[in-house]
Amino acid sequence: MTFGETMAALRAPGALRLGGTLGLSVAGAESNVAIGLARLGHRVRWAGRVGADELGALVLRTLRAEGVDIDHAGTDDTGRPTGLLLTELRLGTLTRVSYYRAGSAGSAVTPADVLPALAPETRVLHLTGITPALSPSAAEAVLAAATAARDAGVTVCLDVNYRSRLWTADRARTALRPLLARTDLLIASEDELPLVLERSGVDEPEAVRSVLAEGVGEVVVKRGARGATTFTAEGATDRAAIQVGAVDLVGAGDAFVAGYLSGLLDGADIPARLHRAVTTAAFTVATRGDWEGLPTRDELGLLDQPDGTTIR
Ligand code: KDG
Repeated sequence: MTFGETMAALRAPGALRLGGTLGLSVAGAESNVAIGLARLGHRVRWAGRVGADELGALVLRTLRAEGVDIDHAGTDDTGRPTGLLLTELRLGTLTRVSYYRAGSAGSAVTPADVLPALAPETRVLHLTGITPALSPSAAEAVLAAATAARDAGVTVCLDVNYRSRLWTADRARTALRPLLARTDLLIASEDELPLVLERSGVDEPEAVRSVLAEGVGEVVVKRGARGATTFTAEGATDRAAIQVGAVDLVGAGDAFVAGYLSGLLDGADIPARLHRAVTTAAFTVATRGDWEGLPTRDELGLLDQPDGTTIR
């Protein structure tokens, strides 16, 4: 189960200020993960709020079409709109994002919206550090859900997912620190890891030691094109990334998380979780869009085919 804000996404193939044609889709880190898991055949629920508007209908329709359970997704009845984000592929794979989400329906999510979505059969709760940046009630929802899940024996996964356009590193640290005691699996890129520590200026080995000492069982550090490492009390497991022609990097982190959690839900060991994670990330890197290129389970082997293969 996961929750967060899913927005309408307008994507420009070049500089936004030049105008031209935009493509309309949806975007949200948590729903990207949910779609990734659904495509791999897992049962997954997304909770959150959308506006009572056409873009909210687009979000819900997309998630439903992707096989994500939206029984606990709500429509805002106080006039707040569905949030919007615009992306411009500005320079090669360098993407610039503009948010129009202040005061959005998704940012008004409360504990009462999400707690009922934690079902007795829920095995994993996936949270990101984006949601607590959205509003005080969204931050409360994250803390309440993490607490309830921990108490119920549900595995809590937290992807730091720092968004500097939403808050400062200091505000992020203040909100994320209390989550650590409720987190079983922490996922962070190399530069995000210090954000969950009491103080900055700590090197990676010390940061990982301190997070494990705070009770997090598994720490996954993402290293982009260099792969990822999982740390547990037993030691470290490295995994190289799968090299593909990079087309669009947005969503690669969420795809990685979907692959990792898919491995975890399948009962796979850490090397196999990492293998699935770098595979799903490679699919997203090699295709346009945050989630559109995510693989179904029977497509996972496609990356083993030589470039230029035609399947017929
Ligand atoms: O991880 C990809 C996300 O950045 C995107 O889908 C939108 O959730 C999003 C955000 O807040 O940036």
